[in-house]
Amino acid sequence: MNREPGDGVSVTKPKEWATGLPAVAHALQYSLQQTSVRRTALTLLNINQAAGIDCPGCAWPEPGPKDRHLNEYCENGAKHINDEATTRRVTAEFFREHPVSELDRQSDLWLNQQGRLTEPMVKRPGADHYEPIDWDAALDLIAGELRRLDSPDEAIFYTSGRVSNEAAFLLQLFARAYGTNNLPDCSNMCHESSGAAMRETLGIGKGNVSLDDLYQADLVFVVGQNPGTNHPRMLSALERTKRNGGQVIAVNPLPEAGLLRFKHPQTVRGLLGRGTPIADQFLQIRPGGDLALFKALNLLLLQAEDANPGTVLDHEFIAAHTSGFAEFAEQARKLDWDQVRTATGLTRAEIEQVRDRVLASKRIIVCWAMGITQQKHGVPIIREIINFLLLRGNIGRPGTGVCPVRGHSNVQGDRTMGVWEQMPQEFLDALGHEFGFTPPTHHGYDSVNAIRAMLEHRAKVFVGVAGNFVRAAPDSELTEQALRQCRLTVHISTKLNRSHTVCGETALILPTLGRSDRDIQASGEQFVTVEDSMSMVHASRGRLEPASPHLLSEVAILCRLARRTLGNEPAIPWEEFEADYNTIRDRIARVIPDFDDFNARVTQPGGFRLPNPVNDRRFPTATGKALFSHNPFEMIQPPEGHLVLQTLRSHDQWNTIPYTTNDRYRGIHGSRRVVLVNQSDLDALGIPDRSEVDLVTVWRDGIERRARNFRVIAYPTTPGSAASYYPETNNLVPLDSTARISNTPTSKGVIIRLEPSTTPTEQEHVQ
Ligand SMILES: Nc1nc2c(c(=O)[nH]1)N[C@H]1C(S)=C(S)[C@@H](COP(=O)(O)OP(=O)(O)OC[C@H]3O[C@@H](n4cnc5c(=O)[nH]c(N)nc54)[C@H](O)[C@@H]3O)O[C@H]1N2
Ligand SMILES: Nc1nc2c(c(=O)[nH]1)N[C@H]1C(S)=C(S)[C@@H](COP(=O)(O)OP(=O)(O)OC[C@H]3O[C@@H](n4cnc5c(=O)[nH]c(N)nc54)[C@H](O)[C@@H]3O)O[C@H]1N2
Ligand code: SF4
Ligand SMILES: [Mo]
Repeated sequence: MNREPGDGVSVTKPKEWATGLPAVAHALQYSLQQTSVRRTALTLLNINQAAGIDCPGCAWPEPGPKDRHLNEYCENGAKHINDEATTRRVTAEFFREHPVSELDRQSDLWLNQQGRLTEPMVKRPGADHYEPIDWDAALDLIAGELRRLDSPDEAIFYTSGRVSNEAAFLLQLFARAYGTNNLPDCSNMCHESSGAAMRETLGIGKGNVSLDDLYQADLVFVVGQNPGTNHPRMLSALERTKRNGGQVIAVNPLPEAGLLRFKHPQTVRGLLGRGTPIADQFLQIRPGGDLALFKALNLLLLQAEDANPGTVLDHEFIAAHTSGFAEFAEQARKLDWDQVRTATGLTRAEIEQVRDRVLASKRIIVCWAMGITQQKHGVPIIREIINFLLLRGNIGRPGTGVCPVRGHSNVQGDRTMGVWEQMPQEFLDALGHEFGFTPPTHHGYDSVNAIRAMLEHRAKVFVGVAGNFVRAAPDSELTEQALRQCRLTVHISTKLNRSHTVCGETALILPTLGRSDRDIQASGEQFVTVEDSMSMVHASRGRLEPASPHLLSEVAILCRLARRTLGNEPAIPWEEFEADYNTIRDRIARVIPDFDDFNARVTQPGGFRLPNPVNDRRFPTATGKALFSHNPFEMIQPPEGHLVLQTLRSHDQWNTIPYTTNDRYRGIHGSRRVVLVNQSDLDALGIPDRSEVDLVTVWRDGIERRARNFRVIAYPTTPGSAASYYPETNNLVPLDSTARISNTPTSKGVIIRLEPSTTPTEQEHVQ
């Protein structure tokens, strides 16, 4: 269904630099539209300060307490926190005025703009309105449905990475004590490929790089990532790398603003000057060409070693710490340069220039994000990146390593806390031992399999803790059908979103405190903890008066629901957990390795860093060594006349939630229903710039997936590729089109054709 305002797009020249004065002004403007001067000051002055609120934006780490600026946040961080701190409210009155069927026709942007949810609401079977329900009745209703299921595996507990460590730990404890590992999360659609590739080859699914490592690196690759928009403060770190003499190579089909030039908003030089050029070399790659690129680089390194034996590879490291080198090297030599050219669109000279930079660098880091993980061969690409780092011992030394840049502020922490459908047996044993029960051992559903289970009536109750599953998931029409078929859908949320309007027979909205809200329980004021992308665990303390007196914290909701569902079996002190979050952290310390003395250590300024064995060149793989892998050549090959579509983020959205219809850095204003295509492809396809098209997916099941009425914009993306925004194009991503091994939807590799716009049907043309 087309729920978006259609047109009115205007296009200006894409920006060549990111951040600086306009960014600060935009953040303030958005904040003041959402909230008051006082609340803006309270939130902005407290973001990312040592005793303040952890920015609810991305997972980029804060510098150490001594290196912190007073305004240690970015434009987007300010927007995210004020989107939560908004003074607008969604009340019972609002739901009386707006039936669900009407809300369902509104855009994602409109739903979010209505403000903070204020009291629990229920939609009964057959009703078209949400009506108020008190907390006890709401939680009894859920507990009753959960107890009625034939098997605990008929329930699904989804989470998104906004959730604190404490709530995540309790959620997985509750699900497992209830009897299921059905704990899909946003990570399944995000960095799952990174975890899968790193666990296999390095023995641990997390990055090992710290900010200090980045500052010390001679060469940093930024692959498949748009930091100017999605991790803005990464640019301050890269600026520092460059000031220390390091270089940056960006690999991307799009010339993203922040990759080219950066103006630091917290320095006078940044505000007034031309800023720092970021990328020393920009590789404008074809989608999915990254495997061929790193295979080619690895071959060039082997050949450089042949020419000057003993000078290129780190033989000592390879011999002592790795396995599989000989087989890898034999396979690597079989590469065909014509295929590399086709897959990457890069010349051999460009790749040789990269090799020369690599040979001149002692310390190398590779950073990556969704441009890699959401490809069909995302796992092999990351394994090949790891081969690249292993060859010259660029791992386990200062200034080197793997840096998967995470998305949500606590997505890494949620995994550490056990939110994963396939936690290892060791973890399950420790959990069961601590709480006196036997957790289920068979794996649960990930996000894609959860959709299948609901479609096939194998799952009947869906509980979402944060997030917006309906819009985050692929194949929107199937996903919507899956949720509508549920007997009960429950969402613990801060703001209104599509998952509340596309709901089960009975549906509940449970409003909760956000990161910025003060959280007071029986023992007094509470704080929560999070883990960032570089494994720093620290506290976050909300400062604002909650949006309504009816809100409960996520922890309180989960504790009360668990008590009602499980009774006193097994004997878990849910009341104590709710009253005092220190008692949750004490248990985390007993179940999860490296959290000893959690309560004491986490309150130190800046928190503490979880150890990563890779930093000591210990690799907890099956062989105890880092693994060289063989990754057969593969590439995305669209048929003649087709394009590879990537579905990405604009500068002005948080995942499924657009804040405005603008994408300032890319010069697009007034509409999100746009598709960016290279002028040469438009010429070849005979499609005029700015014409209206439908995007049609080509997929083996023959089902027509069509996104209607998109405005074509000629844009300097790599020939053969196209880009459009998520979530408007999620209906184009087939449910079965997932990355091998990680099962992540291939949101960056959808094969489409463009067709002149068809007239929308009555039902589709709303607004
Ligand atoms: N403001 C803001 N910040 C965010 C978010 C947000 O929505 N808004 N979301 C957060 C979350 S959850 C996440 S996971 C991160 C996401 O951070 P990113 O991964 O930066 O997010 P995307 O917008 O999906 O951008 C993917 C980038 O990969 C490039 N790309 C696409 N295909 C390929 C390819 O085949 N090869 C290469 N080399 N590059 C490719 C795209 O051109 C684009 O620059 O951001 C986090 N931060
Ligand atoms: N096509 C396509 N699909 C994608 C992607 C893509 O690039 N392309 N990216 C994928 C990625 S990387 C991710 S991470 C997922 C994101 O998927 P999700 O994490 O599920 O989605 P969000 O948009 O972040 O969820 C926003 C909602 O979270 C709720 N919320 C916000 N803060 C809080 C809080 O503190 N507590 C609670 N309880 N609720 C809160 C609000 O109600 C808000 O409406 O989407 C994935 N889907
Ligand atoms: S870089 Fe990420 S965590 Fe830091 S202030 Fe910006 S949005 Fe927040
Ligand atoms: Mo993400």
